[in-house]
Amino acid sequence: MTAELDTNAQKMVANGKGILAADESTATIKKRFDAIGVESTEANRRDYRELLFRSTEAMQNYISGVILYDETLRQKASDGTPLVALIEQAGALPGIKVDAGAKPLPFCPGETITEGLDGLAGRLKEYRDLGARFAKWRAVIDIAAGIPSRGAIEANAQALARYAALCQEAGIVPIVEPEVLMDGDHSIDRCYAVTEFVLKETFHQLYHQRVRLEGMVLKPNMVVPGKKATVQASVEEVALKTVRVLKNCVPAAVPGIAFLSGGQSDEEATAHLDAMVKLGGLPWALTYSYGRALQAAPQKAWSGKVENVAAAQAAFTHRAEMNSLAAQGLWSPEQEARKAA
Ligand code: 5MM
Repeated sequence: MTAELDTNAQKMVANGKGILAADESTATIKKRFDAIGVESTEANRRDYRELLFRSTEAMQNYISGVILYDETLRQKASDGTPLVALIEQAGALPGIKVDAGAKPLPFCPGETITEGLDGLAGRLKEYRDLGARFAKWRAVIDIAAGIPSRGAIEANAQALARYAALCQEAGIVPIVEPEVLMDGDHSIDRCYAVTEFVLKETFHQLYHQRVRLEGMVLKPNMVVPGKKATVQASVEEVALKTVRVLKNCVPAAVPGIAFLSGGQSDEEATAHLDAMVKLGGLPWALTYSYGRALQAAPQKAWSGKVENVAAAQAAFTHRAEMNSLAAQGLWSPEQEARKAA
């Protein structure tokens, strides 16, 4: 079991490959579909995700695993093939979001605790039987006046660690995702300080819950200023500060770090990853586990129309290829323009 966990964790961060986060809950996918004028029915959600998983070039070459939502893990493609089988046929690992979302934390205004531990051992067993080989749990830490509090960070880190231990016990690789949000007007240095505290606490709790670091993947935010900050940061500054905080907090036993995009533009998320990998000398693999930064372009191209499926698949393949290049430190803005053309 331990060997399988380690092998699957390494596969998830294999050179030039990254993870597609397609685990939008029903409420979140509705928001995404609203933006492109598509009704969020079960059939439309299936058609859209089937389109992604049938993007053979992208799936075989650039995607190591796909994070699914419970509904998708159980769905069948239009020809009756389970969606999970499409992912496996492409050589990628199916994964599952197992948290039950971030809920208000009592007596901590503006802060949340991610729920979903009750009954998780049983759900993980079923998910493994359905084909899931890794899972994801996202803790959300917001930065604003007076927050985050130490209590909220500790509670979320402990839940992440308990989830990770339950996953490993069930033979499932945990993606540990403590996300410091980029909403707000805070500086890049405030993001650095909060991210550092959150990561230190997360690894402290992972240690206490006896989580095997070789059999997990970390999914952190990058160190960036708040979206509304008056002073924004260069690509180089983001890369240097993100790598610095990670080197200070993430043990070398962790096989890989797969970033979330967090609301960055598609190209920013790619450029930041590329700049970090180009720095070199890193003890872990760096790659992507993007939701929006991989899906915004295909969603727009698709817009719910069957005649747009090929264009949507081309848009997804292009973004996946650009991020694959970035994960190898081989991306450039010129290449982005040339390939897009
Ligand atoms: C795909 O989006 C996930 C959100 O799910 P909820 O519906 O539960 O909010 C999210 O956790 C995602 O996996 C990560 O935030 C990475 O996605 P981005 O868009 O930040 O790259």
